[in-house]
Parts: sequence; structure tokens; C-alpha cells
Amino acid sequence: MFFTSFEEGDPQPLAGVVGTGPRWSPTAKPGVGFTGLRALRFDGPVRSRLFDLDTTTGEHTELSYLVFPESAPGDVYAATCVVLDVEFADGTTLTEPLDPDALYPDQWNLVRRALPVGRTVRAILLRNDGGAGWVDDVRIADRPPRQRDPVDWVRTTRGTHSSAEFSRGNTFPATAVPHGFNFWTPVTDASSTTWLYEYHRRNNAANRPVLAGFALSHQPSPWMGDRHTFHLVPAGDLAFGHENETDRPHHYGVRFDSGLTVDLAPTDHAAIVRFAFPGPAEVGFRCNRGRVRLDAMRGVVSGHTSVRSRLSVGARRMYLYGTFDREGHKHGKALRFGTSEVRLRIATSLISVEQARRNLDAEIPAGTTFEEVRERARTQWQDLLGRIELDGANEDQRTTFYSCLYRLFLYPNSGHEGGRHVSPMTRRRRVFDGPMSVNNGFWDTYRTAWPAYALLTPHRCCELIEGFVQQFREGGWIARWSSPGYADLMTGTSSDVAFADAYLKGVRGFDVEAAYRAALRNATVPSRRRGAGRKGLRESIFLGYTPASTHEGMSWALEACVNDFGIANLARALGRADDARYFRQRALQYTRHFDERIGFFQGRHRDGGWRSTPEEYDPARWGYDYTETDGWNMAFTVPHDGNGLANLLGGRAALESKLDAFFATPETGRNPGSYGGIIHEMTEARDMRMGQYGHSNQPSHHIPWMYHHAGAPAKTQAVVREVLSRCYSGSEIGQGYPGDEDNGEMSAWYVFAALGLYPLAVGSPVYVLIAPLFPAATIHLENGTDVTITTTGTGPYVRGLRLNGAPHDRAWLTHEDLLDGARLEFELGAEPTGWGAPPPSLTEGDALPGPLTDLTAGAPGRLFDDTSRTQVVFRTRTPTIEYTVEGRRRPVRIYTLTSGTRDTPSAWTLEGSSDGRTWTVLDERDDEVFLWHRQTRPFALARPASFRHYRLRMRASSGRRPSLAQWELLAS
Ligand SMILES: [Ca+2]
Ligand SMILES: [Ca+2]
Ligand SMILES: [Ca+2]
Repeated sequence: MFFTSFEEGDPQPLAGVVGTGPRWSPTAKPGVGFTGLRALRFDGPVRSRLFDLDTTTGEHTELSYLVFPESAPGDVYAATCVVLDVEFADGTTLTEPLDPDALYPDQWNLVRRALPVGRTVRAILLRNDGGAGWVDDVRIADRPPRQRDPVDWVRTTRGTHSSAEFSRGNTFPATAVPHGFNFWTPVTDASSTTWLYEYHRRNNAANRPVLAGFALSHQPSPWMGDRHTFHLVPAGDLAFGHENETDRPHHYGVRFDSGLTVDLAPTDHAAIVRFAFPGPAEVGFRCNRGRVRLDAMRGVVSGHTSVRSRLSVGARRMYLYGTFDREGHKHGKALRFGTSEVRLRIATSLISVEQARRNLDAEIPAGTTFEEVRERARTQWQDLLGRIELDGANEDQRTTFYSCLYRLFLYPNSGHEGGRHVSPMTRRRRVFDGPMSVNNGFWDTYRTAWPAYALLTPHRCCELIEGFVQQFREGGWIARWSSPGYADLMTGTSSDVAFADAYLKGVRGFDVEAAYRAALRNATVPSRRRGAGRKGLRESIFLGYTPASTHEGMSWALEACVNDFGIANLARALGRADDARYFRQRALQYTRHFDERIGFFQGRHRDGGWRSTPEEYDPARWGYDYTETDGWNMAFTVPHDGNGLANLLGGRAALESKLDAFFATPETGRNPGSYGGIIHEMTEARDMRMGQYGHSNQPSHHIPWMYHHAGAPAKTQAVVREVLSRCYSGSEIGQGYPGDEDNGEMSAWYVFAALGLYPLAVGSPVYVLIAPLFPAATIHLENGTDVTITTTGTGPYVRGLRLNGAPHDRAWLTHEDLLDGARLEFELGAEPTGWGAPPPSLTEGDALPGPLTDLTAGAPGRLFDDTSRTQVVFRTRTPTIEYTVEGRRRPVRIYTLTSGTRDTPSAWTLEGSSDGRTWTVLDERDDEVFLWHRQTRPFALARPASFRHYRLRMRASSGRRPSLAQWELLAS
């Protein structure tokens, strides 16, 4: 009906200046429009009539445009009030206000405004209250709604309109099967292992995107970098437009401006690629490190790639074997063919070229058509994405929702083939039988992605866990950041809580004993491997806090509490009562980092002193104790004990006002602290414009839900609704996220929040409830039952809920409530309500949360020096050790023994005495085993015991020289 990009030959505006576009953007190409070379400039307050029109609106007519508000010195958001409007024949305009906070400064933003039916549009108007910027691609067009399968809503380019300076997802158009062995992707830079595909920044002089080829990829995140890349480069000019691109999970296709088309469809270890050239076909190959052999007569390409980024720990070679559907002839590093259309079937293997060929024969045997491969991949995605059906969601919401599910099921990845795998965990190359899972940063994914697997795909969840447990079997640990091996990055051994969560939600079939042992090792044994285990554990396990001498020690401590909470619940489920009691109280150790003088968590030194004085302390300063964030964003990092946090702060009202202050204190993006400079997360958090709340990164993701523990659930709902409505915008122009989409985590947050369920206390089978975003949704559970979520009324607030027909006044339910199928009927309203009793919390009632403390603290000697670095080696198999309590006696509930590096005690008796002469038996153990050196094992007493003297009589040991590194008497 109307379109202008302000280019030559396009309709030109009646007012304003057409120019060459923004000078700078962190995500877009400067000096051009969004499309073409030109855009309309606006600068300062103005009301202008841009175009005279005479067009009548239909049922689905809308006005859309791209707008680029420039940040001004001193006022970043000066130009975000700019609006394009229409004038109807009766002189009226659109009335619906636009949210200026929905526009990102210094980036292109797509705005779509529905127009009322049957009206005559007389003009397009521009209104600006101040600030300067650019407008491009103004359009009035009919956009009738489409019926599609979930998989067809997905845009794999979503999140690619990003850069290292500003992330709108930092994704790439990974074309793959769910959790597949390989990704295949178009690339705009074939030399890169980081930003593979940039939506706009790498456009050519004519402002058209240009591909550098098609890559084999295994990238977990641009920050981790890619490995095992290999490129197919068709000859010719590879400029194109996104309008000529098909970006689906199961099919990437593009028609270049030159007329060349390329289509690609994946299997698990292979892909089929169809090239249709305007002239004779020629396909080149590029491997930045490795070897490629071309056998022109047979049309075969084979070889290996050793490409790996610095953080691709444990990556070795990947082998390739591909075959064209005809013979060609060699032309340098390319094959030329006598026809214009050729198909390449290509497969990979970590084992050998021969295995790659077997993988190809197994997955895409000769004669398989492109369509067959594509449809099989489509079916796999459809099976997963179709597990949630939406009713009443608009197109943008469907694209967002299903693209989020695609990202969720893209990771983690399979690392096995034909029932075998090359281990990324061993120091030497070894091939093992069985599954291997790779590509996961658990610091990110434990929060929402793993709970989503447990809910939506428990069978696959089990397989994925089994693949990670295999890491433990082969390398002794589960990676914190599997990329694919032990990458040393981020805090917390969060597979502990992720896998506990799955088990507690009924995910069965994985080796839970081994998974538990892996978690136990993380939680009780210091690691000599930097990429595995918990840092600072050698001391923190005894101090109850992680000294600041450990980098980001306080973050390690808070993540440890979350993980210990999961371990405690898993231990209870597995009948390990002593472990359950021990870890349950350890999950309260966050209190040891709470500085009541300032009301924030902060780091402590070995001697217990705080990192900063109250005068020095600045909760808005980034870094130091706080991993990728500041003190504000870690002031609520107690997702498992919101009630305990409220008690610590002085009650629910205090928690509420702290949260209010958090959402009201602006993030300036200019307080880099120990980072020394601005990192992208800071700018992204600033541009959220929700106070300190940085939905752009994971530490914030649970914070809105903490209002439930403040008795203010309506505030959760208001915040979450705002995030859902404006932080996942821009799908159609390669945006879609407010920060990095990390292995499905940012995506799973959207999915849970939109459904109105959230796994706040990961590691327990509980969901917190809020108003769902869509009028109706159905979750088809794998056990054949359905969870239906319906709403009456509109608004972001719950007025009431009926669960299976019965009134439900708690703002939470359990996983079990869903398992047999459930009907959730929400009644919504526009006004805040008090509906919803708070969810369970580790600390009940008004009690102050408090972990047990060690009676032996401060005592001299290697058994009491709060480190497992030192030990006592005994001269007999059956030594006795004694401890006398100085000062006040307190009831001992649990004692711990930490093994040394020699033999270990295997049977002993703990006794107590008030006078040092008559002894009472408190605990007896036989046939005990320490699995590792320097392992701390807890032993709970049947009854608390308050004595002056304690002694441990060892009755048997595993050898002649038993040793112990530490002995604790944990008392309340
Ligand atoms: Ca333009
Ligand atoms: Ca992140
Ligand atoms: Ca010691």
C-alpha cells in the first residue's frame, strides 16, 4: 500500500532531511540506512507531515517502520519518544501510546502499529519531543495472520543483530537437529571463531549482507569460541537480503542477489547441501586449520579440522567425509561441475574419516533427497516445539516463544556417534563406549533451561544428564562450562542443582548414584583442576564463607548454597540422611556473607574481616565479589530461601522495600569496578531501564520472583509482564533478546514466565505462579497428560486461580500437581491483588537462617586449622583424637572428618565426656569409605550432644598410616 526506504526512486518526505544514516552503532553498519543507503533524519522537537496518502485500511493493515534514536551526551534516551503516526480522513490519529522504554538507543528498532479497519489514511506523521535519530523503511501494508506449525514460527537469525559491544542474543543461525552433534550455519566471516554471522554490521558498500560461506560449527557461545569449523564457499557474489533467507532450525536457505541459491538441511552427524548456480556449479572448501582432500573424479571431499578457540578445552580433531552427487574437476581448492545444480552429502566424526563415512551412510545414504532430510529434521523439531500450544498469542509472541524453544533444545549437544565417543575429558585421546554430552555453561543453564528439560522432555533430559555423568566417569568431574571439556569460567558447580532438580521432578533412567557422587565430589573435595570443582573449597568448607583471596569468592559461596540445597534434597530422596542434614544447613551459609552494617552480601577475608567498610561499599559497583554484576544484583541470590533472606533483612516488608529500591536505582553502565572498563553486560543492563534489574544477564533472572517471599506477588507480576512485553523484541530484524542468549537459559526464562510458572527454587519440585501472558496454553507432557492453562479477564494480575476446578490460593504448586495432567484457570485483572500465598522456603517462619558452626573454630593444630591443605598422619591404625571445648558448650549435631592423602579411617567411635573420665558413646561407624583424598564427610548424631570433651577412637583404617586433614564438631 505504501513503502519508502528513502532511496532514489522511493517516495520522498515532504519534510525533514534525508541523509546517510547513523554515524555509530554497536550493532549496525554505520553511514547507511537500515535498508539501502539512506534514511530520514529527525532532530529536535518536531511535528511534521511526512507523506500525503489516500489509502483505505483493511482488516490487517499496519504501519511499520525502523527507527534509530541516537543517544545524546547527558541523555541516553533523548530520542526514544519519537513516533510515526497516521492521520485519518477525519483528522484523527492513532491513540494508543507507545512505550519509549521499548526503544533501544543507538540501535535500529522495528515498530509495528496496527491500524483500525475501514479507515482512510490521509498522511503519515512524525512526532518527536526531542533528541535526534533516523527513520527508515516506512510501510503501510496488510499483514494477515498466518496459521503455522510451531517450527515454522522459529527464526534462527533471532539474536544475531549483535556484537561484542552490545548483545541482542549473540546467537548465530544454527541449523541442526535438537541437541545435535553439529551445527551448520551461514557465516559473514569465515576467519572467525566468535561472531560467525552478523546481521547488519558486515553489510557491503550497497548495504546488502554478504555471506563468506557456510560453516560447520560447534559454538557454545561467541565468548567460548568455536571449534571444528570447516567452510563450504560457493563461487560468486554472495550478497543477499534477509528477505530472501529461510532461517528455520531444520532448513537454512538463501537466494543470493546473483541468482545462486543454497539450501542446507541437517541430520545428527551430517547434512545435505543443495547448490543451484545461475551458471556452472563451483564449490570451494576452506579449513582454517586442518586438511582437506578433494577427489574430483569421485566428487569426494574428506579430511579433518583442528580449529579450536582458546576456551575449546579438550577439543581434538574432527573428521569429514562428503560426496557430491556427481563427479567434478578440481579448480584450486574448489570443485567445478558440468551442471548448475549439485548436492553435497557431508558427515563428520570425532573418531575417523572412515567413521564419518559410516555416519553419512547411516544418516543420508546415497539417493536421499534434500526434501527427505529436511522433513526428517523438521519432524524432530516439530515433536519438541509442538509440546506447547498457544492460543491467543500474536505473531511476534509466537515467533518469540517458539524461537525460544528452539534455542532451548539446541543445547546441550551430543558428543557421541554410533554408541561411542572420543572423550574431551581425558588428557590423552581415548575412545569410550556410551553417550557424551557437551556444550553447556551450567552457571547459566541451571536456572531455567534444565528445569525446562525436566518438565518438557524428561526422557531426553535423562539422556543428556547421562552424557554429563559420563564426563565424571572419564575425567573425574562434570565440567562447569563444558566447551566441550573443562573450560575454566564462571562460578558454581551448577550441574549439582540442575541434576538434583531433574531427579526430584521424576526424571529417571540416568545413573543417579554416579550423578550424586559427582555432585558430592564438587561439594566436598577440592579440585586440582582449574576447570572443575569449586574454587576456594579447601578453606570455605570449614570457614563457612569463601575468602576474598579466591577470585569472586563471595559469588562462589552464594552459588554453593544453591547447589548444596539441591544436593540436600537429592540426598534425602536417596536416603542419605546424614548428607541431607549436613547440606541442608550448608545451604544457609549465605548468611556468612551478609554484612548487616550495609544490608548486602559482600566478600570477606580469611580472617573474617569484610572486603569494604560501610563507607567504601558501593552496591552499584561491578566486579570484585560479584561475577558479571554488582552488589545490588546479588543482594537476592537466595532463590532457595527467600523467606530466610526476608528474615535476615528484618522481615517481609524489609525485603519488599529492598526490592523496590533495587528496581528504582538506575544502572548507569558506568561503574565498572574491578572490570576496569565497560563490558557489554553493563550497557545492556543500563538499557533495560528497570533500575538495577539486568534481565540482560543471568544473576538477575530470579529477582522479580523474590517479591513472592516479600508477600507482594503482584509486584512480581508487574515486573515480569514488563520484561515479557519489551525485552524480547525485534525478532524480525535479528534481535529478540536483551543480552546473551546463553545455551537456552534466556529463552527458557521467557517460556516459563509466559506460561505463568517459574522454577524459583531450583533443586526442589516447586513452581511459583503468576499471571500467564497468553489467553490459553497447553503443555503436552511426555507421559501423555496435558496441562492446560487458561485465563479469563485481562491484565497482568491474578485475581484467583482454580486448579482442577478447586480454588487455589497459593502462588505455587508442585511438579507432582502437574504430572497427572492439570487444569489451571486463572482469573486476571488490571489492578494489583494480594492473591497468592508465598512458596515454601528453606527457612520457615520468623527464624533467622543460621548454619551450624564448628565448635573447634580457632583451635590450634592441623586438624582444626580450617584448611584441608594440612593434615595429620597417624603412626598407628587405631589412633584416638581428642578435643576439649573452651567456653560455652553448644549441642553438636553433626561432625565431619576430612580425609588426608594417606590411608583413611574406616571404623570409629565418637564419645563425649563432661569430666574427661567417664565417656558416653555418641556415634559409632563401621566400614566407612572415603572415595577421595581430602574429602569432607559428614556424620550426623542421632541426638544432639553437649559435652566438654569429645574424642574419636578409630577402630580400623584402610592401611597402616591413616591420615586426617580436618575434624569439625558442628553445633547449633
Ligand atoms: Ca533506506
Ligand atoms: Ca549471560
Ligand atoms: Ca587441616
